[in-house]
Amino acid sequence: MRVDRVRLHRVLLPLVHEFQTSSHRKSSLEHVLVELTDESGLTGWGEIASPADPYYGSETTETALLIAERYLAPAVLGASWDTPAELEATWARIRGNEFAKAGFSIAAWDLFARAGAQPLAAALGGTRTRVDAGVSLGIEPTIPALLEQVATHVGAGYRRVKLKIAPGWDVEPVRAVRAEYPDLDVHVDANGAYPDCDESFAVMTALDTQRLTMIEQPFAPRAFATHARLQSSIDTPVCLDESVETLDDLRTMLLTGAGRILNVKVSRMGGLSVARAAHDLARDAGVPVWCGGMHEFGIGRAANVALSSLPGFTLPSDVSGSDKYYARDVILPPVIAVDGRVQVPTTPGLGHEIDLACIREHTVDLVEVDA
Ligand code: OSB
Ligand code: MG
Repeated sequence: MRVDRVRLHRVLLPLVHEFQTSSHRKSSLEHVLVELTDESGLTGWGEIASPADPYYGSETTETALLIAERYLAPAVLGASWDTPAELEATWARIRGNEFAKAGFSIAAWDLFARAGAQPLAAALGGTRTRVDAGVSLGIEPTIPALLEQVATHVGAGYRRVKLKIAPGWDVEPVRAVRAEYPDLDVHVDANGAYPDCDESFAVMTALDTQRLTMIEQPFAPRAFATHARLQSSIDTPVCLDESVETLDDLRTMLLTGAGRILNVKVSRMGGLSVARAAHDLARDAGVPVWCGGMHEFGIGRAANVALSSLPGFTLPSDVSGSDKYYARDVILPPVIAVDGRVQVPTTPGLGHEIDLACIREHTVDLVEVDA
């Protein structure tokens, strides 16, 4: 195969409910949809789901677009390839910029699977026909507002609820949720907001009594030693997200004991091949994994569903239905969670139609790069 045309669609979708994490508040999101067209006119679609600002990782929408246009598109244009790994090798010398690479990787995998008339999940080696969906709830203005969000999503059937925490919004809201839902699968995610100090360890020790499935990324991304010190002092598994951008980061996590669970994100790790390799490595080490999200539009969301069909994804993934975030998604049908489960598509590629009219309507910028 050969990629003859790259189109980068910068698309803005409004969120149905404002989302706040320890670092930012959002009411709409802009992602870059990557459209790769081969010599026969077949297309593959991917999504660069970078946040607008460098508060989750170092990339932004603008830097991802720049890297995509100036480095990734020229790398893939005209290259001859038979497998996604071969196309990914054309950009291997670009350091970092994992979100931008992930958009191209998803498009390569979609194109590859479509060309072989194979569902993406099957192309990846997935074995599940449906995946358990968890939901990620942002920081709310009050505890009653949070309890209302939990009630809505538990009522909708979600199998796990993740609560965003930050200094000042941690033990109290978690206790309130636990008091109302003694048996709910609950975990917390701090997005690295806690400094390495005694007060933070005291908060984590208090959370350790709340029967949480995991505490996700309490400390800064590079703080492997601090996470290891925490993990050796509490029973609740520590889960790493931002810390693990590469397979070597995962090896560091395993060697240092910095965590017992891994959040695999396609975007954070630079694509589907590396995400699958992280799954394999974690599985061999006996570390359970789940698939995290970046509020993806339907294209990235469908890629997450396909990845979650791999056998090592034994914990519920952040693959909530499109309707949790978007009134109208860029794929048809949208991703749907029924009774807390998402069906893995059985049609070729991502397994959804691309809603070109929706994309056109919400595009704020379109860049085309030809061979
Ligand atoms: O840490 O998982 C995270 C969204 C933006 C930045 C970081 C994170 C998140 C989420 C999104 O929790 C969950 C989802 O996409 O459903
Ligand atoms: Mg996280």
